[in-house]
Amino acid sequence: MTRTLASLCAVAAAACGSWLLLGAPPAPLHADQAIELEDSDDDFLPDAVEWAVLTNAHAADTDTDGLPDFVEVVQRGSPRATGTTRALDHEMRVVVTAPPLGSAGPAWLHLLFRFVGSASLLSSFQAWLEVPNLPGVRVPLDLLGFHGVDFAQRITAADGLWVRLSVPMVSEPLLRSILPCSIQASATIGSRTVVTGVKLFDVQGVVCTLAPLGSNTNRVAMQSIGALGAALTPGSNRVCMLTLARAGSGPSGTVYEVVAAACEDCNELECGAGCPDSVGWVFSIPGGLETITGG
Ligand SMILES: [Ca+2]
Ligand SMILES: [Ca+2]
Repeated sequence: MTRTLASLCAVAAAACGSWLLLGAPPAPLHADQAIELEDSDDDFLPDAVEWAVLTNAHAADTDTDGLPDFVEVVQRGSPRATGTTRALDHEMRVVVTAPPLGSAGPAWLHLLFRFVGSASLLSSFQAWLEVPNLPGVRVPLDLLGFHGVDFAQRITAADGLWVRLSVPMVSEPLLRSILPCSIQASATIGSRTVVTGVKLFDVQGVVCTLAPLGSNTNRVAMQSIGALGAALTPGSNRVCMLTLARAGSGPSGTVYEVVAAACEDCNELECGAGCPDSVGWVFSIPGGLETITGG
């Protein structure tokens, strides 16, 4: 039996509970959804997602290595630099985005899937929120309880079936009020179980996340989830490379310390002057760094 996107939706609905922590109705959309999900280079990644994962929104293959941005992003690889090519397999990644600085509208949660075969291979799915103040507690996310969920799919010749589920959540200020937090998702696709997550921080009033960048899985880029625009610092979006060292583990996840932080050449991107101040920063990641980098 072939499982359609509608039944994929039903799997998600059955597996998820409710947005217990926030308990608020969905924030109304203030901008046209088509604009918020605009995909300028038609590579299946909305421009807003490309900002958060550090790919070029005007090139479908940012590092020109022949591997499409979507594949490298869903594999949690290194789309800006030639890296190790991972085997063709089922994949999933969660990405959170926000409107550009100064713009109204909700933060979006995007679930990206790559199926080697059909979506009917998805046998279980769950998404949840974790906050350090409630260590080990998984607050279920009812993704389909939000209005305006957007589905897209693309069948490719060599890279499997691509599926994107984008969910408009709460406003960016409300999201910022509960930080730090992690949004995690787990899925069983065929015989493979994939766990993926996003760690979100409030860095001087800007919601930031950690994005894999390069082949070293202990190094991640600290990136804002919404475009900062030219008004703040022309040409800069504060890309900053952090080197993490495992410092222990606890009920809130694996604990990491930033042992080095430096600005690096990142093509058209630049780095904020405060980057080195991140050294000594300690935080936890539920499920460990591999939920972000793919291991
Ligand atoms: Ca795109
Ligand atoms: Ca590429």
